[in-house]
Amino acid sequence: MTKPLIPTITAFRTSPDRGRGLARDMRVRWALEEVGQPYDVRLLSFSEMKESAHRRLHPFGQIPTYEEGDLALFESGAIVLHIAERHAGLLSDDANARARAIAWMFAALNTVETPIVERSMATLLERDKSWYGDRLAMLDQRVCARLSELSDRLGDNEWLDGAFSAADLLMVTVLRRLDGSGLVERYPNVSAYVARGEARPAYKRAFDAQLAVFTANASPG
Ligand code: GTB
Repeated sequence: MTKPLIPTITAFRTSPDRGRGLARDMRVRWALEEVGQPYDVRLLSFSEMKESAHRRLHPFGQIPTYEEGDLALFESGAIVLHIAERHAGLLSDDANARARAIAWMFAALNTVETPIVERSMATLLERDKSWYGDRLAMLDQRVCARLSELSDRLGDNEWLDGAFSAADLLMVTVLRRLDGSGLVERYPNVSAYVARGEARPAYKRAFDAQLAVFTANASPG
């Protein structure tokens, strides 16, 4: 009998988000938890991420990566899609519903995450600039344009397109990067949608696992 392969993912040893579940290993952990696939985690420091051993897995020297037997993947969206394609539970068996969910996965990463990441980079790196206030207002406007459009489409629906899917998993993790900005709260149905994602048992297991890593490795104080 062949032994089932336990995938190994990589994650920050000490995540800059201090265990808030905002780094991109969170979405991979959540996908693995949703499908009931056990996994191992290899923790990396920032310098280890830039070493050639890791760059062989990830050309840009980042986390997360995913290794399963002789398959090595990088890019969180590709990893989540791989997990969803190999296991039941994250993509419909209906070909059209599956294709629509994949379109939403791309929308989460290309259309919604892009302005959100630009905003969070500005809050991290540009706070001390004289023009920061004006730039933040412009970035907030761009993010809110997407949130408003998402809110219109979501309406009273529980999930983006029928049953919970890998698309919701990615969209919720993308929206969570706005945590603390107060922007998602302007759209009560989007806020409730994020809360529904966070309430899933698999989400909670993934969140607790990444928090435990931070707690174990953070230096006191
Ligand atoms: N497109 C890639 C993917 O989706 O996998 C992006 C991967 C990526 O940006 N990885 C980040 C990384 O490795 C960690 S998640 N950064 C180190 C480097 O580039 O040297 C991004 C992230 C970092 C920190 C927070 N935070 O503190 O809240 C949130 C998200």
